[in-house]
This record gives sequence, structure tokens and C-alpha cells, in this order.
Amino acid sequence: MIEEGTALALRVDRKRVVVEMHDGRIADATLRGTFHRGRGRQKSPVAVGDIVRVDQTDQGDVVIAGVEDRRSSLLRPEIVGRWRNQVLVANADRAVLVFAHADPAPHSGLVDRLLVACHAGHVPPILVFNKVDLEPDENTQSIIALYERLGYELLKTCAQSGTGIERLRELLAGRCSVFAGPSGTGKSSLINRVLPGVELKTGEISRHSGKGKHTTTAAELVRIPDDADDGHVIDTPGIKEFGLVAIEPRDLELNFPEFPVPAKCRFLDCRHEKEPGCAVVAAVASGDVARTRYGSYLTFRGELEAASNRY
Ligand SMILES: Nc1nc2c(ncn2[C@@H]2O[C@H](COP(=O)(O)OP(=O)(O)O)[C@@H](O)[C@H]2O)c(=O)[nH]1
Ligand SMILES: [Mg+2]
Ligand SMILES: [Zn+2]
Repeated sequence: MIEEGTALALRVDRKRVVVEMHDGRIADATLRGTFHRGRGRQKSPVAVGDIVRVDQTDQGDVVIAGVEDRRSSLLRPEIVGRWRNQVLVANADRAVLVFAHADPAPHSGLVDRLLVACHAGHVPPILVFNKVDLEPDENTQSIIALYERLGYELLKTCAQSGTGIERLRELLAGRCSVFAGPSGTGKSSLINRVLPGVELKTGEISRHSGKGKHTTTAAELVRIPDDADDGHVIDTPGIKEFGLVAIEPRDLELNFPEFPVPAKCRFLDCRHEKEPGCAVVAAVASGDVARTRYGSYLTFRGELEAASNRY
């Protein structure tokens, strides 16, 4: 429920925000200049899913004066300059990370990146493997088996035949779920299928590149029709990743739940690279930690360290 004097941000452009007012009216809102200049340097003024404080001018224009505290936030994939608009999606209760059996096949590094961003952003993830009508190759099968083993909630769907759709609908009710994942995996198709009456744009896979077209151009919040509990869904464009910028390099390991950390290694400040007595390296050697997961850890750690040196 939206309280009087506030509104829900449905869609954010550079200077303009489409909001739902407390009375259900949809309005184009602008940012109050002082808010934009004063606080905009430190964090994104407004993200999809934000509850914003609004004033109305005598002409009926809606002006955003501030943003309420966020329960969760997922960051933009690339940050150019330290204080660029950082938050992409605010207040999501759950992330639905959509991959596909094929067209496009999943990359484990990307699965890990999205999972880490969700853990760090306090948004519990579920994994969806869509396009189960297509045959997964061996690598895809082992990726699916890995995340099942790790205990992630994993759902198999087909947006066309309806496999798994009922379960997905149950999972979405009464909360705010953000759909993310590579372009072309079927995020918009799934949302259209789950939410009758919603017609998000979907794209055919480009026959030349095999890559999905970027048909969803901006994150967009849609209400679940007839959901008494106020559920909604945020579709995101074919972004490949959320940013990992808010994670301290030394805290990265905590986002890999199966790693034997903290404090299992000989050295407290172990980076799990070449240190003697490293419990993580031992777990990789024994097969308790998958090599792809360890590889992702090293990649992300390098990126986070490079980023923290830059600023
Ligand atoms: N074979 C198959 N194709 C699908 C399925 N779901 C979506 N697609 C197709 O995949 C393409 C990309 O879908 P879209 O929803 O736009 O993906 P998005 O970029 O993740 O939003 C479209 O051509 C869809 O028709 C599915 O379950 N099976
Ligand atoms: Mg889409
Ligand atoms: Zn270690």
C-alpha cells in the first residue's frame, strides 16, 4: 500500500520518473532540483521500486522531493565514476534469475555474479531454467546440477507450454520480485505468461548472432493483477549482471555459502590463493567446492580489488 504523500517508482528515465500515486493514479514525476543536485552525488536519486516522497504543484505536476530508506538494493552493472546512479532496483524481496537450457546456454560465471549481487544486496535469489523444451548440453546439465547441490531453489520452466508456471506464480504472490538474467532467456515471456493481461515486449533471438535482442530497454515495475497482497514484478532489460561494487574485497568469501569460511584457514586474512593451510584451496582439491565457483571467487575478488584501488 502506498501512503499519502508518497508514490511508487515504476520506471526511471534520466530526468523523469513514472510513479504510481497513493490513489492509484499513474503520473510523470520530475526530480526537485535540490534533491537531484544535493543528494544525487552520493547515490542514485531514484531507482525502480523506490518509495518516493512527492509534492504536487498547483498545476498538478508531481515533484519528487526524496526517497524513503531501502530494504534492499541491486546495483547497476557498470559504474562510470564513483557516484553515478548506482541502484538499479530497490526494495525487491526476491530475485528471479532466469537462465535457459539453451539459446542462450548459461555461463556459470554469470550465474555466480548474479547470485553474489543478490546475497550482497539482501535479495534472496531463486534460479529459473527456462526453455526446458530445448535440450541442454552437457555443460548446462552440470551447471544445473551444481546449483541444485548447493541448495538454491531452482525451477524449470517453459514459457510456451506452461511447464513450471503455476509454481512460479505461487512464488511471486504477495512480494516484489525482480527478474534478471541474460538477454533472450525468456524473462519477459515468463512474466507475460504468469501475469495475465500484462504484455511486456519480447524479442526473437537474432539468427545471425545467436544473441537476444535488447527488447526490454529499462527496468519496469508491473503489478500482479488481482493480487490482494500487493505483489509486483520488476522486469529488467537483458542486463548481464548486477554490479558487485558495494562488497569489500575481504567480505566476498561470505557470499559463497559453501566455502569453509570464515576462519577455517591457517591465516585469518587468507585470500585463498597461494597461502599455506588454506581451507578453501583444500576444499577445491577434494571436490567439496566446485572449480567454477572458486574461479568466480578469484575473478570477482580481482575486480573488487581493482575497483577499490581506483577510488
Ligand atoms: N523454445 C523456447 N523459447 C522461448 C521460451 N521462452 C521464451 N522463448 C523465446 O525466447 C526469446 C526471448 O524471449 P524474451 O522473453 O524476450 O527474453 P528476455 O530478453 O529474457 O526478456 C523469444 O523469442 C521467446 O519467444 C521457452 O520456454 N522455450
Ligand atoms: Mg525482456
Ligand atoms: Zn584460505
